[in-house]
Amino acid sequence: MPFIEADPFPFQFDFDHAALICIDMQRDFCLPGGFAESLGDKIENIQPCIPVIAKLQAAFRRCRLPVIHTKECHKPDLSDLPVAKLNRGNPRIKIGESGPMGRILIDGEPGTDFIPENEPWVNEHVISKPGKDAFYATDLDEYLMRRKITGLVITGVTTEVCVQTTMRCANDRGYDCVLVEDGTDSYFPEFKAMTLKALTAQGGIVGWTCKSEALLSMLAKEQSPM
Ligand code: TIU
Repeated sequence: MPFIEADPFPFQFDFDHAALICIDMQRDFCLPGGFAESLGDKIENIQPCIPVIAKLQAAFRRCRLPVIHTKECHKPDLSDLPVAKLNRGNPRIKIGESGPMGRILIDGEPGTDFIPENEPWVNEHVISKPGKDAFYATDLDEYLMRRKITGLVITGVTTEVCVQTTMRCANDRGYDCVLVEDGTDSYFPEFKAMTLKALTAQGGIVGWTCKSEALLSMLAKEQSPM
């Protein structure tokens, strides 16, 4: 098993038991007129990770390794939307209300769908999640256990919200996690920087971070394991 350069120390990549997870690369978070803009967030700050995630997706697909996608969304009747979440953030347009890309964060609406650069292939697992933790009220744990996946390469937005929450919850469930530094972004660059530090402090208390290049060059050398 190859080691890749990572913080706080090299990460051993187990090809037979690894998956890429792409968290919430949705129009609502990345494009004008979506949920993020309605919260007043600077969507320009999360554009850099988009091409990096596309490269990682291509590399994992070439190696026939699983690529998993999550999208944060709610049922059209809002039955899975707690009032505490609905009222958070004081957005201009609330979850469930109509915006320029359809009802905000509602499953099946155009704004809730993936941006074209990072969209899933037809055979890939897509998880609709109502929370910030991708394990909460989803089949993610069952999916990973069924495939004997023990290591997650984590990408997506935003670093300190759904990405960090999912990484922490994955670690509690026993998964080895490496977060790709340039494959994640925040509307607040300083929050991204602090989150990367917090996750890897204390000897990698939650896991590792690495640069996409370290993964891409290692994957480029590998043949399909299947
Ligand atoms: N607001 C914010 O930074 N993030 C979210 O609401 N969801 C995700 O992080 N996906």
